[in-house]
Amino acid sequence: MRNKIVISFLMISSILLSSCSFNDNNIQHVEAEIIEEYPLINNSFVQGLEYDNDGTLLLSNGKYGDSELIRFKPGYQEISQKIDLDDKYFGEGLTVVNDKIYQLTWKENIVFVYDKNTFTKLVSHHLESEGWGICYHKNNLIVSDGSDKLQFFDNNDFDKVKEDLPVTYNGEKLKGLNELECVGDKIYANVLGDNNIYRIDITTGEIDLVVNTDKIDKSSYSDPNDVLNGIARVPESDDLIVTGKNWHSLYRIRI
Ligand SMILES: [Ca+2]
Repeated sequence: MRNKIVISFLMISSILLSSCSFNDNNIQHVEAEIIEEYPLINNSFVQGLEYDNDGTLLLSNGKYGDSELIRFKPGYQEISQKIDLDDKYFGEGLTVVNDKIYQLTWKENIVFVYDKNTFTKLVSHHLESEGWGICYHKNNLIVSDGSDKLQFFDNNDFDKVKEDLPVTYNGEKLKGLNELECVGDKIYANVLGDNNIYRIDITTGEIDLVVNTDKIDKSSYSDPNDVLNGIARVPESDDLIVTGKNWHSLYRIRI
């Protein structure tokens, strides 16, 4: 009996170790489990993704001439709300703060603020850098610009509130930070052209978790632009919804 218990323990240990491991610097590596797959709205060049608290998804689409902000329910192809951006703007990351939606533009140095319920444009803010990803944490809007740095702005006046935070992986700069999702005191981030999702400690800027997305079949996403981009935390859950540019599906993953 004792041998059986030992063997069972070893088997369970090896299963756990195979799906979760640590490297020398205590960075945890995990493989995402796919819990559910939903169709993505056709022709979505996803630059920003976030759940609203009513269970609908808000999505910012990029490309000059096609940029928009849309709302839809996961699992459905119907867009329930939409606003087109002028052709001169390339939509980027978005986030919700109370009754407002913030949407970045790529190289146009403008952050649009909308009424969440009507999609009416309320105001815009100037952003010195390029805009890639944005999320909200404790009165701060946190913005990525494709570098290794995160910028922190006050959500009311959009003034910078502190020094930029360098993001590091094993002590090295992690460049290409793209779509963001704030969850507690961590930020999940896409990195341009990378199939991992990185979790950033919001205080230190260090990566403490790397999520491998190999279980998502990406064989039909063959265009070099069709990369992983879009992370939204599922409300009242630790699961994430992830997708990519021009992908046909959204994937609910569990870490
Ligand atoms: Ca997001």
